[in-house]
Amino acid sequence: MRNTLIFVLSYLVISSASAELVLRSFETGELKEEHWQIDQYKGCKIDHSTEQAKSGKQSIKFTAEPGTRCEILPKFGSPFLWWLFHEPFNEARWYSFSLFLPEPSEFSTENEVVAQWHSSRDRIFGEKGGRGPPLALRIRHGNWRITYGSDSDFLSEPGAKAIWPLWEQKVETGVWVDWLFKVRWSYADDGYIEIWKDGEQIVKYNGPNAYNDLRGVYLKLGSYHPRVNRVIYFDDIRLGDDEESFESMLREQTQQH
Ligand SMILES: [Ca+2]
Ligand SMILES: [Ca+2]
Repeated sequence: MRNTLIFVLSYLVISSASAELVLRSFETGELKEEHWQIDQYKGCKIDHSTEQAKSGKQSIKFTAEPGTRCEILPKFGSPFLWWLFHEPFNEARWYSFSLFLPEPSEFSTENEVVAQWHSSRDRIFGEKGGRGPPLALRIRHGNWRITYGSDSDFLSEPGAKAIWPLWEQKVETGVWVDWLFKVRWSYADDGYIEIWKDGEQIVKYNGPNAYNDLRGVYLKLGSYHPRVNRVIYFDDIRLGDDEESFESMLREQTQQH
């Protein structure tokens, strides 16, 4: 019965989806409730800003104090179906965004997160949290650091799972950095992660990259648990399904949103 329900609802999601699921470039000056969920704790400011812009005249600026949570989650399609599934398993998904760290920026030897695909643990079966995001772009000790994790157990044993490094390189400040991710979420061997930074491929990984959960991951962008006072700008956030391609994800924007 559950499989039939999932099949029918999956069909509804797929049949109603277009290739480009999200394209947000922050030119309208407001974070509309139908487009964004805000995850904001004390010590976090999220503002449109004309100080930096990858496209148009504005970007979104996160100003986060140490230890806070300061993130936005893109919403799209039917709110109910999005809540029910989050990102799908076992099909190609594209994500891109540009981010800018001011010059100078402070760094710490400890880890913080600027983009994460958060998992959806099976709370109704008592599954514990603390596994960590199955894919994350982090900053640590002045380096970009990308990590992943997976677990095929339906009820994960408590403890961190997202511990595997994929790539690491010194951060750039004072410039926009373009990130592009292609992911097939799977806790089995048929998963993959491909990542391009400024158009150059930096990661090509084949293997498990997800947890065995009823619902998939969801993207969170901004600043999660910075260790110093963090200022970071994002622009041109884009999500696409398996009809997108490397070229289509990088094409110039023709509209301002
Ligand atoms: Ca913009
Ligand atoms: Ca689970």
